[in-house]
Amino acid sequence: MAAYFIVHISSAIFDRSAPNLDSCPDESLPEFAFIGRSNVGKSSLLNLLAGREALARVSPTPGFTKLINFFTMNKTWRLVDLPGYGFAEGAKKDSARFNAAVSHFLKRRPNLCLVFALIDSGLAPQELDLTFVEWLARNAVPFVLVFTKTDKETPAVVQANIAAFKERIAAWFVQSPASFTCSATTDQGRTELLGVIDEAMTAIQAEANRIPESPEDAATPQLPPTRKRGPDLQRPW
Ligand SMILES: Nc1nc2c(ncn2[C@@H]2O[C@H](COP(=O)(O)OP(=O)(O)O)[C@@H](O)[C@H]2O)c(=O)[nH]1
Ligand SMILES: [Mg+2]
Repeated sequence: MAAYFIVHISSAIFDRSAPNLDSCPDESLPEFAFIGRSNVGKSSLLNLLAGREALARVSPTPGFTKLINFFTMNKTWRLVDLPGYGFAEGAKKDSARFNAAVSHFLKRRPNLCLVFALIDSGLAPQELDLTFVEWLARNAVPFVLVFTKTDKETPAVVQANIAAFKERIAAWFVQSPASFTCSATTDQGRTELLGVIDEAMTAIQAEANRIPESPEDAATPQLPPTRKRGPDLQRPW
């Protein structure tokens, strides 16, 4: 039942663009955020998952998206398009400010369920991406890896790049993060990634509907669906 509502996106609405954490929408809806270097394909993947071609702006110019963009799906959860890290162009001051906003969002947003960390599958491991993944691990941000643009190289090259990336990050994790591949050109990965969101939403609903087992539990006020801080090692993501 839940799978139907999640996979079938009946409404996808732009909520707002926020320059910092204080300007973000209320924390009532679970959020799934896209992050990665400028031009890696964040906005394209968001559009692919939402099933809308032009919901988030896709740009051939790196560094185009400088704000945190919120999109509400089926009125029950949000996709969040985060500014790309590592773009060279644009004012230095702006760049630093937005990096701080992203860092605050990733570390403090209580209703952030999961981050999709996007990596270009056509490239050998890049220091900037490795540094960022290490930062996610150190800050216990729940994330999965998504290797993008699989249509651009042969499957052998894609697999070699993914294997090399995983090898470089292996030492930082007790359990390696889950990884997925996608292509906004061929729609590859859409079902799998919506499945991840579906599973997370189902778990949140189950937690919200949990019948209190003791009077102490019953006395605990019902909190809005928020993520548990810290990695859950029973789950790969
Ligand atoms: N071939 C190919 N191009 C892609 C794919 N995803 C994005 N692009 C292109 O890469 C560029 C940057 O995409 P965009 O979604 O704006 O990246 P963002 O900066 O991370 O949001 C655009 O020219 C897209 O058309 C993909 O899966 N395959
Ligand atoms: Mg973008």
